[in-house]
Amino acid sequence: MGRSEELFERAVKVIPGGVNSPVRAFRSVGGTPRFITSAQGAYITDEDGNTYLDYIGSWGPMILGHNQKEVREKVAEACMDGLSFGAPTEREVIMAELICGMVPGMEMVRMVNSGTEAVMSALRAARGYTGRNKIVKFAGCYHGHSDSILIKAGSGVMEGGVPDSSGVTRGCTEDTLSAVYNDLTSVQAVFDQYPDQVAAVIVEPVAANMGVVPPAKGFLEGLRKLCTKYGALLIFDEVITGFRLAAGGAQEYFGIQADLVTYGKIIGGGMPVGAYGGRREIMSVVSPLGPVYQAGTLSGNPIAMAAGIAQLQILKENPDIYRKLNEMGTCLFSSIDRILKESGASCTINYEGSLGSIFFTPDPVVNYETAQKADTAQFGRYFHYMLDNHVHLGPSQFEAMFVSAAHTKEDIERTLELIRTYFR
Ligand code: HOZ
Repeated sequence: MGRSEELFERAVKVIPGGVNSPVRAFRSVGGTPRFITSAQGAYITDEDGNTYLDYIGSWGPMILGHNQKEVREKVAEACMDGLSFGAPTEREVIMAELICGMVPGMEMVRMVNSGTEAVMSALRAARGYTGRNKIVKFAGCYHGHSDSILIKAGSGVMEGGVPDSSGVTRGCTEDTLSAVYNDLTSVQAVFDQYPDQVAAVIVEPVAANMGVVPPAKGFLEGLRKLCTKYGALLIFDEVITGFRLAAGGAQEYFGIQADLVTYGKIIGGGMPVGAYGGRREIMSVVSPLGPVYQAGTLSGNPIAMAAGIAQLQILKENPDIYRKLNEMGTCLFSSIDRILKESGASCTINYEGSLGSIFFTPDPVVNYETAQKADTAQFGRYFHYMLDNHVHLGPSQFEAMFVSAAHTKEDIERTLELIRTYFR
């Protein structure tokens, strides 16, 4: 028995499912999760000494690659000064200035500890600001695990085929309305029914938790128009796309201005961080400035800020990173597309920038319903073939592949060679 197996056996006795986040348990692909000891650049190493080319990248934040030198050094430096103060620090100001300087329309930002917290708080701010109750979300989009948003959620919720979570009361979700991704008529229908009751429409500008599903042409523009027309706020959940598609995230990449934006791990360079922000007028409802309460002792934690600042500064000062990331992504995913077509595989691939997913269905995947047609058993076989060949993918059909700036042309070529062989 290997070390990963041994550790998993111990873990399942003391941690639900043996993991601290469900997708990691390998339930939808079978087998034993690899327990990781270290990571460097595009590679991670497990407890048994196996090294894998990694396309998870801690689910996004390792945009510069694992264990990036400057980020690590800034963290070590910050640790020497103390781990948490529960009082303001200069690093929080620098971080907020950086984010406001890089993101279009971002005038004020509040740091929190995760994407879940960011979304929960942004929804509260949207309700406080508009004086309205209803929230529109899209089936298959995942916005963290706070109660009101666990309706038709993506990611691990989708894996088990269970759209909603037990333990969430009807009262918590009665103001959450679900629409169809890439379908503006479904959003119009909600506004027709509740023209002056919708506080916000929240969307992943590129959906990446039902596999990657890019927005159809005109979809985000249409959402912007509908929100403006009906006085609802448009919230971009940029937990995955923020600082990845472009320095200014999906807003810059697609040229669409949201009212509020939420971030998670991506701004922490690997540390537990989240944030939400937007126009000053809206953010002024947040306590202690306004009546919308939201707080946290570890919010703006100095170590997390040190990591986040280091990573964001590198991204800001090196715009070329985005050209490289998007080129690498396009090279990998368009080549996979060609391989799939040439081999006649019953698969389709979706991608945007450095994010992509192979779906085991021949039909186009444009929303939750079409994503669910994918054959998860076939994905599981493909996943294990890649893992056996030392390529570490997200262990679910409904997650994204993340390319980092540390992936090289040789890494991409090796990945393509494996995929070519698999589909031959
Ligand atoms: N829900 C995350 C992916 N969309 C997975 C988080 C994790 O396991 O770290």
